[in-house]
Amino acid sequence: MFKPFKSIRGPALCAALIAVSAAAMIPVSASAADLKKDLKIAFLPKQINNPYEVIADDGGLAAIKEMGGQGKVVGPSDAGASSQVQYINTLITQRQDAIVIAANDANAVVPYLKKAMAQGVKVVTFDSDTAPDGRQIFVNQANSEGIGRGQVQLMSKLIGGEGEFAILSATPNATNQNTWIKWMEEELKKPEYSKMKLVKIAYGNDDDQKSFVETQGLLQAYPNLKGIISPTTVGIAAAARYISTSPAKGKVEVTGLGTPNQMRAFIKNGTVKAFQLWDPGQLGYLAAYAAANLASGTITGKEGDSFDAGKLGKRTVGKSGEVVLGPPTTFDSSNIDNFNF
Ligand code: RAM
Repeated sequence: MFKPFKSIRGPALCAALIAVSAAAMIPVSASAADLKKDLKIAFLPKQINNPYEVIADDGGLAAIKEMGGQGKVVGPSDAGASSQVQYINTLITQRQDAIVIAANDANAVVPYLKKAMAQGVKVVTFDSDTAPDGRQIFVNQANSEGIGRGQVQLMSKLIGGEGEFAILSATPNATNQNTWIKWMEEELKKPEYSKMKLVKIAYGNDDDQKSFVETQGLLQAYPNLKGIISPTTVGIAAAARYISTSPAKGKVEVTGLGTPNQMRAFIKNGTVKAFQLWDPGQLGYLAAYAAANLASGTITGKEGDSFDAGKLGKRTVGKSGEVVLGPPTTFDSSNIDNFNF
């Protein structure tokens, strides 16, 4: 039977255990030279046919190549809550060193990601997080509160602080959009928005056609609608496309999060005045570096750990294992031609 600390080795063992756990608490600073070569890192986006995800994954693959690893991208064609489960299981069987996932649901994938981690596969979420116990690091595109509040501030500017507006989101489960919407609602509580009314949150499921039809539905249901915020690159492009050829053009403002390349035509033809995003390629790139560092054992993902992220420089893990890429950019007719993604 185990008799705690009765043997002569008890105190020594105890001191050793304290030393080990103290070492585990001390943040580390990793350099690129410490990374293992030939790491197998798999990207699992929300859906493989979403242009945003493609840019992000390509950024990740470029980073993996730079580090001398083997990268690949697998994933579903729809952003449904459990559509990623089968891919996670396969990646575990293939003994990948790390999985980098943009989760379609905060909880549905967690048991499978936990299984991966239990078998030594490192897990990084990026773009859309899981519950914290589903991963070691979350690489966030920008501060979530800032994104959410910023979207309402932009809409307020576009409609002169007054009128009905709707949100056209991605899927009802999307962790990233739901977090941003929560912050939008928080921002709306401020007195300066008392004349603005959020009339509906619609879901286009990050499906172009469904987002297009939802836009049409919003315009029909709310004849006084002044604006649509679509915090998804799929949604904003579909909403802008619908409005660009409808009588609502010039009456209903569309803003949200979009890629400059998908939105350029709508800025040029006046359908959209301004929208925001970050560089998705940099997001994937940073996530790959986080994954490679975890898989090399140079960091464990605790708060304060820092690592070298190639051309993005040194990055530090914050609270709850979060690493932030940087603030979003606002695109309009004055700067859109400076961006090509
Ligand atoms: C869509 C996806 C993605 C989100 C962007 C802004 O492409 O929903 O998760 O970050 O929009």
